Amino acid sequence: SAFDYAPAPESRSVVDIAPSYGLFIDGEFTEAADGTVFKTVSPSTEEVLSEVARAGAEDVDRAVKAARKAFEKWSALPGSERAKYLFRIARIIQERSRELAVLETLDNGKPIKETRDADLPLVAAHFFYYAGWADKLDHAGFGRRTTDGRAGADPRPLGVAGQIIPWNFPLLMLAWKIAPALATGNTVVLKPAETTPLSALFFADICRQAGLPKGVVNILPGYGDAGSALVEHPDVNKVAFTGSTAVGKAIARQIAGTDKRATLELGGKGANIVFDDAPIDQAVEGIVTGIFFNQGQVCCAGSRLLVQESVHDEVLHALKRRLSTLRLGDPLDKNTDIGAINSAEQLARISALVQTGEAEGAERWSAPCELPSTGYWFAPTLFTGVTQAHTVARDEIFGPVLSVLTFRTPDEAVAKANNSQYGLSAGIWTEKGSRILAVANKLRAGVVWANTFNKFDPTSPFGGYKESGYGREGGRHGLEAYLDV
Ligand code: TXE
Repeated sequence: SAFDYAPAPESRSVVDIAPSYGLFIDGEFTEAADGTVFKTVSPSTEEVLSEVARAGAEDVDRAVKAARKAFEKWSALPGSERAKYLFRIARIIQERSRELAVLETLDNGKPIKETRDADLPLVAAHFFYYAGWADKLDHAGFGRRTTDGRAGADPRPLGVAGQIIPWNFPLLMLAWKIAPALATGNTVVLKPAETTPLSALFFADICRQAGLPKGVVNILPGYGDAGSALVEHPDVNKVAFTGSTAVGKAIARQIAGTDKRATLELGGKGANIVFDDAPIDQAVEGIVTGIFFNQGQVCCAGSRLLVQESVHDEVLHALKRRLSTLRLGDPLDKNTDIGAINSAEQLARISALVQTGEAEGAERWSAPCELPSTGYWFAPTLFTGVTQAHTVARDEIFGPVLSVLTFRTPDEAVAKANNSQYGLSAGIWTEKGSRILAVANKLRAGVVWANTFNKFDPTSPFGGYKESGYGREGGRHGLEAYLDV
């Protein structure tokens, strides 16, 4: 690509990281009520990046009260006014995208190539896209009146949205949550994940820079207890969660018996289906993107490769050769393909599942690469000889580990792809358009890609079937989750 000539590491000095950060409540940075703080570390160096205030139940209450107060005026603004703020936020994100990309890479461990070329452009795109919707909600089927004005539909915001996000795409998940909520006139209390609070706090500063009215966005760094208090708060009207299936189920139980709405975007075990007529080189690139993008810490990762038996050996040969060329190391190096795993806990989860795979008799192959001695690292890994009974074919590993299964017929491919507790994503590789349609129609997955993988844009709805959760984010459907009509 055009960037291949630039081998120098991105300079970390482009972003100013303060030694400590507060919670962002009612437009101000403030200490936690009980004064608790936690450290956020860089997963590639284990260096402490900053000390961050840790929200507790009392802080959740303060933030929800601020959001409730702000809701009255924010929801009453004409959509065109709300749009102006969102456009302003989108432009500031673009202007500050280099700082944000470096910050995200430091706090998360993902390669700068990805934060720069995928995360940040998508974050800005989401704000632009939903800014464009803010003044059109009375039209486009959301609201409509008969010509005499006596009957019709009014789209109304729900109120205060409690939003809880994970660490794999910290800023992008924030954009998926905040942009549609604000466009529809809701106000927000958002809790970033405990390992990646920094880009959300940086975003709080962007809200101030954009002149966003106080209390419309509140950011509460903290742990699961703060998330749980947010879900529990009686004045929260809607919960939007992205994270593990276990916590998603706990949240669903917690809100049962209340009038709260929820969207839950949970785990996945995406099938990437390669037919024998697929262009193999292109498919191999798609398999690599599907599972090694963001070190495989992607809910819609193509973590199960279903390859047609007749091309199994050819695909595996090409795949291993390609994986041997991936560069693992300093995430700030512009040539790095594989960065660090986000935390010691996640690394331990990945290692445990890989050990289970070996113990159950699947054959492991790891790309030959040297792992740095500090930080959290895992080499790109394949399991072959995998059957449906293997744990590595069923459980979400959420790391750079691909399980390879085979099939003979399209029906068998569909049956195997659907044989999962999850239903978030799938990919199909074939030259035949008719086969793409036939197979896609039978897949129980919220997203199906054809001859590509892990492609995102703000206009497309995203979400799961089965234990991958419910509700859709993105596109017009993403607005519905924040509206009563
Ligand atoms: O998730 P958690 P973890 C999967 C992936 C990974 C596993 C564990 O398989 O290996 O989950 O990751 C907050 N009430 N995914 O432990 O705990 C928490 O603070 C309310 C898939 O990091 O679900 C964080 O902000 N909130 C996934 C967020 O929930 C609670 C992305 C996610 O953390 C809470 C991440 C509680 N009781 C992990 N407990 C995806 N769908 O992309 C924790 N949290």
